[in-house]
Amino acid sequence: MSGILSMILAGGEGTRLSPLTGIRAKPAVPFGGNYRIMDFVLNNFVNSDLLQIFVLTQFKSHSLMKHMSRAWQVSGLTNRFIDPIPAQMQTGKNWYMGTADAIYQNLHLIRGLDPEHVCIFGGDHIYKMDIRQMINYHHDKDAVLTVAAIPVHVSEADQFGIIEIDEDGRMIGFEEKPKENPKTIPGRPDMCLASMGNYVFEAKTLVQSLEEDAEAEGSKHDFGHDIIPKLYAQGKVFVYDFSTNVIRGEPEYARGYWRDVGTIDAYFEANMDLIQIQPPINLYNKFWPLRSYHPAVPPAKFVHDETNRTGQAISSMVAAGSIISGAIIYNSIIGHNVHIHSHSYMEKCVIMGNNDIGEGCRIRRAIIDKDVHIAPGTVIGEDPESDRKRFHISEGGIVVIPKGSRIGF
Ligand code: ADQ
Ligand code: ADP
Repeated sequence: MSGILSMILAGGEGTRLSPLTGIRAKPAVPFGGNYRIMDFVLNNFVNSDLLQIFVLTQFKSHSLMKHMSRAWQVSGLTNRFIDPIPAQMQTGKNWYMGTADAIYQNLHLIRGLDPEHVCIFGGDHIYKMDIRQMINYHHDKDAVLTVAAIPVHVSEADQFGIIEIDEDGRMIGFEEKPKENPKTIPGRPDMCLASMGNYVFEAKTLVQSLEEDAEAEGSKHDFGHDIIPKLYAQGKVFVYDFSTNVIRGEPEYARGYWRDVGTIDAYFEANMDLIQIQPPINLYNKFWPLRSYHPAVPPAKFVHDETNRTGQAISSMVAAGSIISGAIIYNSIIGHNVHIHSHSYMEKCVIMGNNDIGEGCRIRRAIIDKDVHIAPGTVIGEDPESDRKRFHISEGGIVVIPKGSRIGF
């Protein structure tokens, strides 16, 4: 596919994912043992052979930049690139005011490459998508803008742009995060059609819309609030049904999997999805390799310790460099370089990497950020009252331990 430029919005603050976003942008939050959230959208572009990509950053960008420089270098001989673009105040003394302003402040990049179409995608969702299929749909419809969409439960409508379409897939209504009475899908009163925040624009229309929006009084300079509601009324905005996207080697039940991991509970559940017997998102499809950074560490090791206990991980994923020594791990995701010592028991935990879990700990339903050390004998996840005094706890009762904490020493 030629004439396509891609811009990934990776600068969101991610406040609802605090404390995991205390020191890093949401797209840089580790996920699934050896990935960052951001890797999923980047793999979507790379596996779709779309390799002219700018990644726009703003808040707390260092971790993301570091990850990109280690994992996402495109080198040599072609016109392909994946370039991180920090906010630079190119158009005045303002940081990005909204997602549309983030692109507006980088219009020089679009003009420089002069593409026919521009993909603008969010950087903080877990899913697989062959983006070529969305672009083909955009061409077939002769659209000026195509928005990818997925059904969500009506109770979640206030978190998304809610769309109405006609029988031809044309957008005939759009409301950004409606507080009440969201439009439901005809015949499905409990479901709404939500924007995934992924757009394919005709470049000419994008530039014109952003220039007009920059001058518009009272605009939030946001795609959902300002650009889409204005544009659809002209009749050439179409909606791409994500559930029609087919990826070779993916089972039928994985079709349409897309998770907005914007809250701790959603993030936790999406991690747990990876370790189902039939995972709705499968990391093992050879036709859809998921690239990331892999440190130079040895394979994970499971040790039968001197007290005759066997280190085991059941229904779990364990990244390289980790050692499970005489400990039992159930339904958990263990990142790189995690050492779990004898007589410890962990269940439904997400451990991000460079951790040391001392002997005889019992830990359930916890997210443990990088560089956390936990003293021998520590119990977490059994007594909500005592946990609440010591830790951040999500609405769903997940304990979250911030990066670098030392617990129980
Ligand atoms: P939200 O996800 O609430 O809604 P927003 O917070 O603006 O939208 O984030 C969209 C993307 O832009 C994210 O990937 C975020 O990281 C990034 N971003 C946000 N601010 C940025 C900034 N200043 N600089 C660079 N990147 C930034 C949007 C749409 C809804 C849609 C949902 C789907 O507005 O209509 O339903 O996405 O999740
Ligand atoms: P990640 O945990 O995402 O791999 P990095 O180690 O790359 O993050 O660090 C991201 C940024 O956060 C860096 O600028 C680093 O200096 C800063 N940082 C890392 N750990 C802490 C901490 N415990 N407190 C404050 N800042 C930190």
